Parts: sequence; C-alpha cells; structure tokens
Amino acid sequence: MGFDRLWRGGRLATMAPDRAGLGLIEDGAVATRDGRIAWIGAVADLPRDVTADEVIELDGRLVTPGLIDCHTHLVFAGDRADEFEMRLRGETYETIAAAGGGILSTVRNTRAASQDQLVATALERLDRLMAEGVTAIEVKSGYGLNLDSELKMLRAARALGELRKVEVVTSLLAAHTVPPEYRDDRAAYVALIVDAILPAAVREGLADSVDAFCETSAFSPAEVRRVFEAARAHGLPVRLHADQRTAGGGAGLAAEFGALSADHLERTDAAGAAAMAAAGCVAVLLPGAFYALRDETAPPITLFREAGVRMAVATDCNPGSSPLTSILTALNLSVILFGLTVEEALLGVTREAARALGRFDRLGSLEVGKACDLAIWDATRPVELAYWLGRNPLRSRVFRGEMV
Ligand code: DI6
Ligand code: FE
Repeated sequence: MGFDRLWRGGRLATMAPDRAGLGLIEDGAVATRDGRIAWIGAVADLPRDVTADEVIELDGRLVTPGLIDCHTHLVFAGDRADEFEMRLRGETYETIAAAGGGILSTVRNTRAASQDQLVATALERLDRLMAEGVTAIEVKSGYGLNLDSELKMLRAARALGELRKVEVVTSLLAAHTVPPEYRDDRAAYVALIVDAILPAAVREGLADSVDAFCETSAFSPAEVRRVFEAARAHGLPVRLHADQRTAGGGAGLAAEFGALSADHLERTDAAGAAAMAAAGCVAVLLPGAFYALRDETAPPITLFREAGVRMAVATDCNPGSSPLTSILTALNLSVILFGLTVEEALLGVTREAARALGRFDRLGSLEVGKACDLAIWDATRPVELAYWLGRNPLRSRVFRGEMV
C-alpha cells in the first residue's frame, strides 16, 4: 500500500462523529494520497506492506484537523483604534455607529482602497491565523455596501485563497448596514442587494453563501427575509448575525430559512434555540466580540446544550467589535467567558465549524476521503490549545497533504 506521506506515533484527535468526544486515537497514524486522507488508525493496525514517499515521526504529539475560522470579516481597510478609545471613555458601539462611525467608518476606508490594498492588509491577518493552524476560513463582504465595492471585497477574499495554502469560503454580507446614500430609502438599498449585488456576485461565482446583520441598528427581520428569499432563488445557503445586541427573533428567522448557522446569539431565547436545533442550524459563538464590547450577557450555552444545538467558535475578526486575529485566543475566551468545555471548544473550531460552512463532507475531521488538512502541535493534551494566552504551540500545518 503506497502513500505520498505518512505521519505516525501521534495522538490523533479525529473529531469523527462516530467516535466519542474528540475521537482520540492513541499512538495513531495518518496517511495521505493526492491531498486526501487515505488511511487513519492505530500504528499497530497499519498494513504490513505500507510504503510512503515520506514518513514523519510524531513522537507522541497531538494532531487535530486543520482549524477552521468559520466567521470573519478579514477583508477591510483602515482600523477603528480611535473608536476603541472612545469606547474606553464610555461611549457605546451603538452611539458611535449612530454618529456615522462604526461599520460606516470602515465602509469609507474600504470603498477608497484598491483590491490589492485590501488583499495586502488581509494577508497580514490571515498569516497570523494560519500560523495557529488554520487551514480554512470564511471571509465576508459587508464594508463595500455598493455593487463595485462589495464585489471588490469578495474578489479580494478569493485572491487570498490563491495566494496562500488555505481554503477560503466567502459570504456576501451586503446586508451589513444601510449605506448613507440610502439612509432615507432603506427599501431601495434592499432592492439593490436583491436585484443587482447578489445576482452579480452569483454570476462571477464570488459568493458561497449569503449573510445578513439582523439588528435594530442594521436590518429588520422583514428586510432580512427579502435578502434570504433572493439567496434561496439563487440556490445559495444563508447564515445570519442574530440576537447579538438586541433580541430580534434572529435565531428563529435563521432556522426558518434552513440557515447553515446563526451567529453571536447573546440574546437568543429557548424558542430560538429549539428552532435552531430542529433546523440543524449551527450556533457560531464569537467570544471576541462579547469580550471587546464588554457585553455582560453570554449566549445561552445551557439552552443550546439542552436543545442539542451544535456549537462552533470563531474569531469574528473585524476592525470594530472583534479585532482578534487569533483562533487560539477565541478558544480560550470561549471556555473562560462562555463556559464551553474544552471538548466543545475544540469541536467548535473543527467539526462544527465545518458544518457551519456546509463543508463537513470534506473538512473538519480526520476520516478517510477527507482533505488531509492537519495541525500538528507541540502538545500532547487537547486542553493545551485552550490553556495558553498568547503562546502558540503549533509545530506544523499540513494543507492537502503537503507540509506548509
Ligand atoms: N456583528 C459584528 O460583531 C460585526 N458585524 C456584525 O454584524 C461588527 C462589524 C464592525 O463593527 O465593523
Ligand atoms: Fe460578524
């Protein structure tokens, strides 16, 4: 039996759903052929006639699937450090946004930036995430808010996937906030999304899914509904920023449309959690935003557990509410601030994150046939990934079977 590469003698956290917990295989081996996992199991069970072009000894190290950051706003121009200082002095995210700052301040910078500039600044952030073992990342638009700039953002996101060994999944988030030129005619902006921006993104193959910000400061459930119906007509899956700052029935709305995920969810109630469970909608938890906004209402983890809602964890990397470029820090924050177990948190950046992207058929666990994307750690116990703050125990990253 011939493989391209064989890693042996490690603790494999497979995240396979047919195994308990993290699906650990002690003294395990994993082999790749043509970028996929061709064999995985205990070293003792390796076929006698096994050969590989390269054999790597793991010396007891922990191996996980490559990490997946399933919710980011990685592409943007400028920063909002000045607004951070205003918040430290007592202003709120909402008062800053109402005064024309917030998302709209990043929109001004992003509209003025070239695609190349957007790529260059996003690469710096992407490289930090990849250095922590990230092999797949979702990237949203939402700071363009017109046809040209939304497409420019999505093209920049696609370019990231060509420049680096990482899988990029895009979401069209034109429904992030109403741009100033449509302030007095919101319906016209929703129509622009539905009639022009979404169809153009689909034509160019730029959008893998459609997202919206359902919030009193952004879009109402009725407006989100129009965007989601258009997405459905184009055959695109949806996901939703829901119940973050105010309880608006966002979780139920996401479930009603069979959304891949509903995200944030600080103010989701039991009915919302039940609807999500019934729809198989993943709860994407974003502790970076909760932390940076000094929110005091954590998402209802107990309700999600009781209802059987799957939970993912992501950075929400963005210049306003979550200037976080570390998936390992997101792990730490999720266990400290939200009370996730280490197991839940690790499943949340692998298996459940893959589900939130609709890509669990190919990513998110170590199983034969899946992409051979691995994170190999200078650690033996899974808890070590959530334990350190600011220490990165990654030893190597494998993308499609290649050491990178
Ligand atoms: N929720 C968030 O936390 C980000 N977007 C969203 O819909 C914030 C984006 C920003 O403030 O720039
Ligand atoms: Fe977000």
